[in-house]
Amino acid sequence: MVSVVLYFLVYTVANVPVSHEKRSLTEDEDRTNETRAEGELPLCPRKPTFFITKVQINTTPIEFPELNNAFPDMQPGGIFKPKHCRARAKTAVIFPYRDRERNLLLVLLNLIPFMMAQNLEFQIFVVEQVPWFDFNKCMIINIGFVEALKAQKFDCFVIHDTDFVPKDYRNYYYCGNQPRHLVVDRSDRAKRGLGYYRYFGGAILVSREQWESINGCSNMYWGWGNEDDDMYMRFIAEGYTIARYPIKIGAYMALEHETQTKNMKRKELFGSNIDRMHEEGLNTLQYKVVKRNHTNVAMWMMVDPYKPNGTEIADAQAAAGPAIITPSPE
Ligand SMILES: *C1O[C@H](CO)[C@@H](O)[C@H](O)[C@H]1NC(C)=O
Ligand SMILES: *[C@@H]1O[C@H](CO)[C@@H](O)[C@H](O)[C@H]1NC(C)=O
Ligand SMILES: *[C@@H]1O[C@H](CO)[C@@H](O)[C@H](O)[C@H]1NC(C)=O
Repeated sequence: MVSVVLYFLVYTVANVPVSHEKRSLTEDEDRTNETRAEGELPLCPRKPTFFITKVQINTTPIEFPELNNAFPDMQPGGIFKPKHCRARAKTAVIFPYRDRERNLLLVLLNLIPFMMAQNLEFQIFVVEQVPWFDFNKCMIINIGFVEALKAQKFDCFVIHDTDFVPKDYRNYYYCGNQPRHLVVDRSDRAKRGLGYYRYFGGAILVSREQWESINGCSNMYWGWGNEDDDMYMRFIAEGYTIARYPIKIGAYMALEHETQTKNMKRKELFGSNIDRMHEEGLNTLQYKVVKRNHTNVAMWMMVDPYKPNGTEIADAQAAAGPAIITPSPE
């Protein structure tokens, strides 16, 4: 009896309407009387309903070998498929990454069981920038997007920073018809709720069509700063609204991290860039995958983003000489 009451309580809370969503990506698949072939699994539930909503976050630092053995249900390349149902979408999780191994491993340790509990079919991609030049997060995300689509036909993309861990199972990593900003609260680091209304950092959820329709994000932001805002403005310019869960559901634990080199030109870039969104982004992306491996928890790539010609960055790269990492056969 108690459990029945609890179930209804949790169920009701878990189904609070979500802002701006007219329909979800695969609603047409949502047929209770769906016909399925012999031996085929039923579709996974449309929305997860949990008895427990609070994630027990594990904050004990972990070494790679231990993490890599922690999930026997993961397949090489960081692939997971639910066992008892057919997922409604294929989701790629992209981590633009450099230099924060301790955080990355902790986020993976917590995010993998979190997404498994949500009955998602997913693959994790760690996209690491070669160690020269400032980090170009947006370009690394674009590369992750293109490379992920070479691996599988994904419908949905989670773009995740390596320093945020979700706190609530109802924070469903499933694409809707608007891009979703996932990190609504990070009160361990900033004040409760969004720091500013345009804040679009931490983690986002976009469908393939949404990302393609904004031509990905800008390749021009070398160093930290404003690239998330730029991404946000591209979506707004393209006529999207940004979906967000309520604060309690969109709450994340923020892990400690070191700050990165700031992009001194970020203010000039931002503002002029929206006009160029269809001329610069996915369609001008140039890069090389230097090496990659397929661990149990991720397909991990080291990538070299090419600099556009005619900039001082290109000159600096030329001066720096050839790559210090020897490409290995894939
Ligand atoms: C591959 O796997 C290891 C873990 O053994 C990781 O630390 C390494 O940097 C990975 N990445 C690439 C691109 O080889
Ligand atoms: C499911 O049932 C409804 C109403 O009975 C019907 O209109 C619909 O076509 C059915 N869908 C499938 C996939 O059989
Ligand atoms: C830069 O210019 C050279 C020579 O014109 C060309 O081969 C190369 O593809 C260009 N690179 C980029 C990133 O545009």
